[in-house]
Order: sequence, then structure tokens, then C-alpha cells
Amino acid sequence: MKLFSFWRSLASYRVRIALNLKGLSPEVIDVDLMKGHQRDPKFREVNPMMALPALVDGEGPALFESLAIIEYIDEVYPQPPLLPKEPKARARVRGLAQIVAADSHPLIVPRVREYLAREFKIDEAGVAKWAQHWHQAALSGLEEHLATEKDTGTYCQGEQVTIADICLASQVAGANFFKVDLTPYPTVNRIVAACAKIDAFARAHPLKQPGAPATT
Ligand SMILES: N[C@@H](CCC(=O)N[C@@H](CS)C(=O)NCC(=O)O)C(=O)O
Repeated sequence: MKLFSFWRSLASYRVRIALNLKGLSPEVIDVDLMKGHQRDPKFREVNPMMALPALVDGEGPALFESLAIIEYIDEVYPQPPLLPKEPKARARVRGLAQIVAADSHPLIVPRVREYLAREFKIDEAGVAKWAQHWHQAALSGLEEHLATEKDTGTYCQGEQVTIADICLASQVAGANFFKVDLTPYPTVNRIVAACAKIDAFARAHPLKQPGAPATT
């Protein structure tokens, strides 16, 4: 198994957590997003969207999109399960995960920030404000769900670690990269702190990967 990844990539972080939870240790191939290596023709053959992560399990072509990869891993390596059994609980977990992976994260990836700067001449502070805004929008929605819904427990969905927790951890890591004040989101913070105590989450953290700085 081969994982195309980069320390700072939040979508790769999500997949690293899932792999760790399943006890899988793929060969890691680093694609340096800060040097634009995702646009190299060789990587474009792996993922035509020029984005991380990509996973090759056995024969290619590579799997792409973090949530699709995580559900693949969960189907092929079912223990421990990353989705609850009950249909409404599954929909809730997928919904929480998609607030992160489908609504918020796509707005702050390097290609979007680079486009804002290049095409609209938005300076570094303006781009940071953009990223903070979309982080705050997602965190507010997540906090409201998690603080008010009876299904919330130690983790997003009761006592089971699910795809929602994986995505929540990536949202908070990204918010820290962009210096977002996390104090308005106590339930999010509580759940992410519980996840951080799990080795599979802790080892997968962006700042624990080779090439990462000590702090951002
Ligand atoms: N929706 C995709 C996001 C993929 C994505 O945009 N990944 C970022 C890193 S977290 C990336 O490689 N970006 C490259 C770029 O924006 O140029 C997923 O969840 O896998």
C-alpha cells in the first residue's frame, strides 16, 4: 500500500488517522505542496486533480478524495468500524464529516488561496482572513450540532470513534494553522482533546510528520 501525502495536508491527515486506527502502515510518498509538486506531470498521472491524498492498494489506479479513501479502508479493513450501524447515525456522521471535507476545507486549500492572491491581488492578510472566515463558519455549525444533539458523547457520535471525529480533528488542525481563536467552540475542543489521547490520532498529526516544523 502506498500513500501520497504531505505533512501539512489536512486531507492526508484524515487518511493517516484512518490507516492508523486500522493498524495499517503504508509506504509514504511525500509530495511537497509548498513547492507545488502536486502539479508535477508525474503526480498528475496519479491524481488528475493534483491534490493529496492518493492511495494505491495493490494494483492502481490510485484512489482519491479523502472521504472515499477512508470509506474504502473501512470496507476492506472493517475493524474497528468507522461508521455507526444505524442509518440515521450513519447519515449524521457523514453529514458532520462533510461539513469539514465538502463545505469548509475546499475553500482554503492552496490552489484557492493562490488563485485569490494571483487573480484578485489579495494580500497575505486578506487571504488569511478568508481562510479564518470559512474555518469559523464550519466550526460554528459543528459546535451547534455537537453541543445540542443528544447523539454527541465523548466523541461526535456517542462513544464510537468515527469518520466525523477524523474530520473534526483535521478542521481544528487547520484552524490552528490559520490562528483561528478556538475558544467559542468548547464542545469541538473537548472532542478533539479526547481524540488527541488516542495514539492513532496523535501519530497522524501534521506536526508529527517528517519535514514538519516544530510549530506553525
Ligand atoms: N476534497 C479533497 C481535498 C484534496 C485537497 O485539496 N488536498 C489539498 C491538501 S489538504 C491539496 O493537495 N491541495 C493542492 C492544491 O490546492 O494545489 C479530499 O478530501 O481529499
